[in-house]
Amino acid sequence: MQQLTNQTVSQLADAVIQNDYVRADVGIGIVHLGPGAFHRAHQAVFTDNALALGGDWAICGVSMRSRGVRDNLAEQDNLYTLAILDEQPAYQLVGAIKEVLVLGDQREQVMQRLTAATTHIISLTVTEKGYCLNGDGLLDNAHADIQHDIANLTEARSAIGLIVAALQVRHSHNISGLTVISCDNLADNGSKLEKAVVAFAAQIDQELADWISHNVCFPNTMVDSITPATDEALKQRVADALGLVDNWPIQREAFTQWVIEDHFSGPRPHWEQVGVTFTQDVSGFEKAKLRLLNGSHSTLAYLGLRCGFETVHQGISNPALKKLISTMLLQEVQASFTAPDGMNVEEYIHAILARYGNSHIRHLLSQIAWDGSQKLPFRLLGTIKDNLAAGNSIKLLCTGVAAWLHFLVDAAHNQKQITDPLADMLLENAAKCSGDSADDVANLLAISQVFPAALAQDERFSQPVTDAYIKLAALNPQNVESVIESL
Ligand code: CS2
Repeated sequence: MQQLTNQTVSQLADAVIQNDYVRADVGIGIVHLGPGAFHRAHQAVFTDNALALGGDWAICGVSMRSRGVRDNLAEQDNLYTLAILDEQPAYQLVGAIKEVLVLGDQREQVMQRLTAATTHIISLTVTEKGYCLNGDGLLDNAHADIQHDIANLTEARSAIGLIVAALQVRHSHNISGLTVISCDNLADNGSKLEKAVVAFAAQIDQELADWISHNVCFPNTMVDSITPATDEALKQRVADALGLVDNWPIQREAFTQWVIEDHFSGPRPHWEQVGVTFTQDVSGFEKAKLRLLNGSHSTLAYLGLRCGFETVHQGISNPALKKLISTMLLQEVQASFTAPDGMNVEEYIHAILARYGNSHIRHLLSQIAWDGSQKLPFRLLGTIKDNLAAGNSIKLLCTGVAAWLHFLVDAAHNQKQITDPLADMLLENAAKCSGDSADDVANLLAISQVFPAALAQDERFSQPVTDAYIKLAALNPQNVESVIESL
């Protein structure tokens, strides 16, 4: 079978969706940092759809370190397939990404793209840890990458440092400002990014920091679409559907949502005509999505792994687990925030549960379990803090926290690796756990990089976490239902 390339596109099976634009004629207008699966399944697809409406809005993807995306896509002219796996599977050819660069290998080209007058947007999916923030959501000046970049800006290796390096050149060469769009699952992602970039720039040159404040917009966004990692089964499925080999397709559910604060410095693609929502205030949507979807996703991941399940579908198909998740959402999470205008929270919750039940995608719980130290504060701890302040229940929210602690202890005691920027420290602490649940929980809640001291020392929090931890310690394949029901 031949490979998907510019030359072979004409042979694609008729059923494959293709947007109508001349790819060779479209210039690059967006530089995206972190062109991983989520970007390629989400923003790049909205942009591909918008390209059919005109404009030089092709994307240059920049990987900070890894060469995987560039090397896999190089052989196929950066074309790839989106498999939409739901009741009605569909396949779409995506050509919006015209170039992929790796910062470590191609710094000069990356800087040329970032500083080109024709580049109007820098967007990012670099995950929570890529922002180098401290527990207060501000730039972490003690972070090794930030210290390195402040001392060696021309060799910047963090996203924040790279953006400041590019903005410095734009400013000094009188090139226009632009819009920097965070597409990661952080509350107030744009505002946090802006503060971090300006705080970094101020340490280099206060005038540059002021110029950024006046010439660069950082809209807040909410992004949503469940995107499991690419596996061999997907490659096979896509080859069967296309009649061509695609080395690096991606998959997602049919549901996709992007809400962007209408706060731009310069032009943008015709996103509003292809389903992107522009609004004055994203924070309500963002909070709702982070707390309802991501909060329950992480809870399901750690509890589900503890029960011995592998995928989201398996986890949510267990009646006891589904009941716990839905009660947590309807009773505890819903109480923690004010719904944005136009959002029916109960419908939103039922839609999320239905999405988890999608049997056409295989979404590994272990993928969601990555980077717990970075995710828990945004997904569960803020909700817990707000509920405590308002006198609302946090019992079920604490089960996810307790299951994460078991996840760490299990990894430490069985010499398993975990993916987390704080992995060494977390596992070192978890290895000290001796089996006395109360002591073990106290020892782990003392990890101040994750749990603010005031919360860790609050018995209204530590007690239910300990209770859940004790019950989960007794869980085995024979008693899953009864232990989960007892939580
Ligand atoms: C997931 C998210 O991996 C994870 O942590 O919770 O990637 C989730 O699938 C997306 O945010 C859905 O929009």
